[in-house]
Amino acid sequence: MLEKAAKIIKESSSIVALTGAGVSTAAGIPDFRSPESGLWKDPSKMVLFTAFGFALDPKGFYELGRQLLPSFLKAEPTLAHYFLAKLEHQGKLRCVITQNIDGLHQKAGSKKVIEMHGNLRTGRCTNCPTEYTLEEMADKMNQGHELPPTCQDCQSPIRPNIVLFGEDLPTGAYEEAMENLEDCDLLLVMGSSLVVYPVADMPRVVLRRHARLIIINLQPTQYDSSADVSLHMSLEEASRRLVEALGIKP
Ligand code: CNA
Repeated sequence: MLEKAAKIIKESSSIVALTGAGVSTAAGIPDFRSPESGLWKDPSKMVLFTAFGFALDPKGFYELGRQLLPSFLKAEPTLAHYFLAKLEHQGKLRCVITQNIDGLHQKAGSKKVIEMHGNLRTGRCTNCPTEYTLEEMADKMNQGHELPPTCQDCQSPIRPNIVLFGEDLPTGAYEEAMENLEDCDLLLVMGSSLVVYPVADMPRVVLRRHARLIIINLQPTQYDSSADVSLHMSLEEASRRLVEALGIKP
């Protein structure tokens, strides 16, 4: 099956990658839904990632954020991130659509990255127009500081520029993703459970057009039976073998 995936990638010239938290677990950042290591094995954490949960309990959100922040700050791209950056560099991949907020695609060298759920690089006050960098937010989250971190101008809680469940996507992100999906010849899904909408509908767009679909994910997804290839294996192994099969130089 991996050989078939390599063949399809070789034959494609306008690839879109759709990535989720699974591309970054090997970098030390936990995902949501992996059964053993996912953050949601503790269901009480789910609500903290909703707009309602944040508004109700910003301190709880940041208590978890304080635990997770070091893994985001020290994470380095994985082979899967580098693999996609190389495909773009070769002119085969037109963009990465990502649900991730960790910035690792850009760190690996990907230029065209559509961030569907925002990113951690910046934040903003929940009340006034003041904006913050990740470094400023991290300083305010250090041990000894009271949580939630608050705005220097109006003392309201500040928040990262990520999309919480129940919030709108960043302006233009959906339209830009759809334009690329309408034109691609292959959608390569990596490390996503494909359950968060509207992203979870994107494979359907490609299947409707009879473009090809490859899914690489440890757990099954709702699209496995419709995909040209569906590989239930780790992205580290799949990326290593695809790099080899495609003759991609480091
Ligand atoms: P998810 O629902 O947690 O699914 C991740 C999927 O990846 C699971 O089905 C796993 O089986 C699979 N997986 C985990 N590790 C590997 C691996 N090494 N190789 C292959 N497959 C693996 O995450 P989704 O991205 O689908 O859901 C969307 C959420 C998760 C978005 O809102 C993100 O913002 C959010 N998220 C992002 C990050 C990040 O930026 N790194 C981390 C945690 C959550």
